[in-house]
Amino acid sequence: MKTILVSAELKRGKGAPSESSLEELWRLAETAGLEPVEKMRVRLQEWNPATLIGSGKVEDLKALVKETGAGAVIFDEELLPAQQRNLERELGAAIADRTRLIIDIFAMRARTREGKLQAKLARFSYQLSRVGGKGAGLDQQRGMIGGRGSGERKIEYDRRTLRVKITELEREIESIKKERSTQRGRRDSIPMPQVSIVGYTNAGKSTLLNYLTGNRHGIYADDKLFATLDPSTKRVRLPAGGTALFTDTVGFIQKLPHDLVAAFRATLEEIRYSDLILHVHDVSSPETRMQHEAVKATLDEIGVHDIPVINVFNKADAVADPAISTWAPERLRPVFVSALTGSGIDALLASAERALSLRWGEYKLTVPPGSKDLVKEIYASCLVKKAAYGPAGVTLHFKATPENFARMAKKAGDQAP
Ligand SMILES: Nc1nc2c(ncn2[C@@H]2O[C@H](COP(=O)(O)OP(=O)(O)OP(=O)(O)O)[C@@H](O)[C@H]2O)c(=O)[nH]1
Ligand SMILES: [Mg+2]
Repeated sequence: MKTILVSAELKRGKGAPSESSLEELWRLAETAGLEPVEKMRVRLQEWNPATLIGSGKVEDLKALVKETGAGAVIFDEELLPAQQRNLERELGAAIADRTRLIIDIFAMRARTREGKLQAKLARFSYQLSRVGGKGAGLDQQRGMIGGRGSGERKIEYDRRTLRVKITELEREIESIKKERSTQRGRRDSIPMPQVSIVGYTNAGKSTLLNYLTGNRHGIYADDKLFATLDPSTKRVRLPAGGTALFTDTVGFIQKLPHDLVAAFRATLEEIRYSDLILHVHDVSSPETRMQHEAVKATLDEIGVHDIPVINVFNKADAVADPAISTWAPERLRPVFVSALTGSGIDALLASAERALSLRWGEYKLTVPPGSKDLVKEIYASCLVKKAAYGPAGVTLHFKATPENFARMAKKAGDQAP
């Protein structure tokens, strides 16, 4: 469907970011399967309560809709329900806002049961917030201007129906979450370090994890926004021989709808359990800084604190001199890589290993002869530095988390003659 994109801002506003935000809206529309044909930037003296933009601009937009044969108009700003209905009537086209578009994309792209439920939950919460949830003023508008339904009673009915659906979804998601934490419990009993890959959408998170696992096509990576919605976890070998579990997950975006963050909380909260975060940036974007801030803000919102972060500056192959030509302040200690060519990946893994090993202590353990499996396990989940063979078995010097060492020591004790 041909679509026109509109961004509106107040004249006294800062003005600068809306162009890039509009570009992004263009890509979002494409991702949603729409066909953006025109974009329009409107600068206003003040917001119009009935149609967001003034009546003159509405006329311009109407002409543009006619000229292009567009069937939809999408606004970068949030529209009140009444504004949406009024615009729909005046323009004779479907009207949506950025939030609605992102929520629809999530619904389209979710693959797992949990992802689908979360996308549905986001949609219902969004709807609920628009069924006159914001006080009587809107309810009245709905009755008067919208002309649909007979006011209060229908609104109350809609609200109740949505609340029931929302509660059901929340319950279902909660039970999946419980299942997962049992799984995590099991995983923790082989305490491999957990690394979360986070970053702005399209930064190259999935490509990076594919490179790290040596499987170029393992996870779907594409030049689309929100290519990945459902998290996937892979084992990655660290240079010294241990392994860590790396998780790739949904990308963030500026103005990420609050309903979505809330709905995806169960997934996003996993990040809080990681030992290390790789924050992936796209250095080929002119908006690296804005993207960095947006990711930080979202991490804050989901309560991620005190986890060490490595700032990975990806797509270094796509710019002439990444260290100079991109926004990468020294205080972030940027690690430049290319997930396409593999340059810088060794240094990245080395610094990941270093960061992880800070939590690890140095240990020594003698494994009795004949406990091959235990030796294998130590090699897989710890960083073995030295192995000496003797009559009592093999004595390993290694780094491990205190919990892991305790577990290995107990096993070695159990297996001693
Ligand atoms: N030139 C270049 N392109 C890259 C690099 N890494 C990723 N890309 C491209 O960037 C696009 C996005 O990559 P993805 O791995 O899907 O990005 P993502 O961060 O997982 O994105 P979402 O899942 O949408 O949040 C793809 O077209 C990749 O081929 C890189 O190092 N250099
Ligand atoms: Mg991805």
